[in-house]
Amino acid sequence: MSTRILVTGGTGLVGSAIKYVVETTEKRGDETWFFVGSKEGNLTDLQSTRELFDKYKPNKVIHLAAMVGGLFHNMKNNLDFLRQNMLINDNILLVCHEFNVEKVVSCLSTCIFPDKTTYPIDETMIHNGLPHDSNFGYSYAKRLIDVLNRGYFEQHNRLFTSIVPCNIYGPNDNFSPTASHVIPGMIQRLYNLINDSTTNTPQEERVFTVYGTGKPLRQFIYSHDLAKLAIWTLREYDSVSPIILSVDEEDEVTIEFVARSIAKAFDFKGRIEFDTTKADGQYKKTASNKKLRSYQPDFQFTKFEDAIKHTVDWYLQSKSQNAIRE
Ligand code: GFB
Repeated sequence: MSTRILVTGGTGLVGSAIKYVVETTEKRGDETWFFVGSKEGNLTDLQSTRELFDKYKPNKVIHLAAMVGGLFHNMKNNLDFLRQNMLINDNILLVCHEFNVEKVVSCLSTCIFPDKTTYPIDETMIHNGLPHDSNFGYSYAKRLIDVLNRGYFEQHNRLFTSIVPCNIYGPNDNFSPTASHVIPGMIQRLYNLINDSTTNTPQEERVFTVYGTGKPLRQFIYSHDLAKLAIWTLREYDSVSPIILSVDEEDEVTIEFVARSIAKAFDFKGRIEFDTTKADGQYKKTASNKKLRSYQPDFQFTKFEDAIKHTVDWYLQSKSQNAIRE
């Protein structure tokens, strides 16, 4: 009997990475995977959510669907991030309970941890203080997943758990100029600068502007690495408590380093400058992956520069085929 696995948000950055991984290195004959995107059902509507589950009748669910965005998109839309994600998350977990789904893995984020905290942050600290002002809406909606998971476990013995990724990047990300996270945002802007045919300025004299000071620190996980760890969580991790899926603390990099890595991947010969009138957001949110390492001590993360080069190459190829989500 095949296990039916439904992935919500299945056509996005992480969903498409999971699809790639389960169809290649992590393929199993006793699993049938369904990847659904927002076009298949409005998850902010309870009836539409029930219809989706009635169609796929999953035994397990990886719940990725969310209203997501980078720092600047969050700063402008905190109420929408709060309400949309609260509706989606409450509907999904209620319907998973109604349809007797045996296991659910939902997706949180390291950006929801308290802003005033000690470092490194670990899974026990999620609710220990106010989140950063810039994304309080998204943060509280995601924290409520952890609260709901506890409620479904205590009241109905449901195994609904959650993963806490650090910043994610990779192919098939959202490259929109207004809503994107930093890596796709920079890739899209640098591509446009290099290919700007409205100016005769030689390439080596063009200036790539990084938003903010470039000093904030971030841990970045390549989507294909996160996909492998999310699949492992679904198959093997049987605790309701969240688990951080992040690269090691020492792999934390500055935004400036990210910009220079992307410029190198494009072989950009121009200058990099910093627009300090733009917000930096959280200075750091260093997360500990000690709990993950206790289960997966030998997991190898893809080298940052290699993954950036792969993502830029994917972007260039997809751009030429007009297949970019912007
Ligand atoms: O990925 P990002 O937008 O969000 O990164 P966060 C923002 C950092 O990158 C800030 C700098 O320090 C920005 O100043 N930055 C530089 C840029 N150039 C750019 C650019 O072109 N685009 C963007 N977006 N940033 C998010 C949370 O925080 O983390 C979300 O707000 C989510 O809720 C995500 O959880 C994982 O890492 O600051």
